[in-house]
Amino acid sequence: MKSDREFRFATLAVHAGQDPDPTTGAVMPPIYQTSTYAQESFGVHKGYDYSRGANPTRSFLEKNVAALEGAVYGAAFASGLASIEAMIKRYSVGDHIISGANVYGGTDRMFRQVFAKLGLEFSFVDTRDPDKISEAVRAETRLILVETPTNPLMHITDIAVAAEIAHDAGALLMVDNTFATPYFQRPLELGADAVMHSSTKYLNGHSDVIGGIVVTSNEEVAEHLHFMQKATGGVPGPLDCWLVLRGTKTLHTRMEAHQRNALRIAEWLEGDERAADVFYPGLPSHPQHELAKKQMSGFSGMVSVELGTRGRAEEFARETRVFSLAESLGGVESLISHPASMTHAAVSEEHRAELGITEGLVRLSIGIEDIEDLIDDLDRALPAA
Ligand code: P1T
Repeated sequence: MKSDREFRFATLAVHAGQDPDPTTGAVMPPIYQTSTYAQESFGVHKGYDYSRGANPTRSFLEKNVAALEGAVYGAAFASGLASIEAMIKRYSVGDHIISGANVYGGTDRMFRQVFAKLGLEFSFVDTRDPDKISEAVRAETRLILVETPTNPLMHITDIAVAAEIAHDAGALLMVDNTFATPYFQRPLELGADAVMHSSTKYLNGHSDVIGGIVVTSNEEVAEHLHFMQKATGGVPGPLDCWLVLRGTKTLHTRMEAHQRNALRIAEWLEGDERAADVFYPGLPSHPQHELAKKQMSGFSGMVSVELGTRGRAEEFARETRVFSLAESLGGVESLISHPASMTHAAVSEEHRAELGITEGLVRLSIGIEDIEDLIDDLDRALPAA
């Protein structure tokens, strides 16, 4: 493809980063399943010397996701957490990082149980309120990291305002865009400095890979991330990169289907007395619906629902036949999970209670199956009020 910047989202999704193979004409990008590359003489090679540093299939994926997010650079890692880890390793003892209070449980665990022990300082802040972000800023603040919408409570942070606060403080803003995907939200256009994904989720879309990626247009951040790939090695294999790349080709069509089904289910749940509370940014009743409409072009496929007690949540999850009880999200198949005992089990009970991640909360990853089958499944499984 000529210059990636000339094309719109769906065209980029299918083509960006993957011209037909120059040696064979193969239209699909080859899986360069190789650890190493022949060199003509000492240090003279075709840009690839060892696959920890770089691999062509990984490069295709990095360029593709960078194009979708409107970024210049991408760096893929072995998981979503490995991609956050790579970014955090820019910082050292005494540096201060502001994290959203509600983030994926594994992100919270890495910050509190790994990096805080190594001397980084963290504040966990309800970033829905920009004043709370400003109040947390210190002279040592280097990074603000937010998920928006959050996992699993669907809190929204105003990305443009958070970017301004970060930049006034001389810090960077990184957005975890896993839930929204670049199809519905492009944080770099709103002022963020870096965007990360658990590519395990919607980017791959088929629940057959663990992966992560960070994209940025900041050259110094990109250099750091590529150095981390080489120096600390948390990189994905070529086959996994290829599978994610195969997924991103259909991101736009899948996201439309996820969203269409999710909106129907959120509306249906909201009208059913068996559901005490429904969390979906696309519902007008969501307290931040206007902000979501302002900075997102759609609301994605994740819906959480409060059922009041652990017993009711357990019964619901046991009785579904289409929805599988499982961790993860963003695949074509529908999943149901219980954040308190699964994705956010590593978050302290006290912090979960503060956030509202209750024993009665269940999270639905709405797949792209037939909507009537999904609603029938939930209707059959929802325990009586
Ligand atoms: O699982 P991994 O690829 O390492 O990604 C971590 C991660 C980061 N950010 C967000 C918003 C996430 O949701 C995740 C992973 N989440 C799940 C496994 C889950 O079921 O919520």
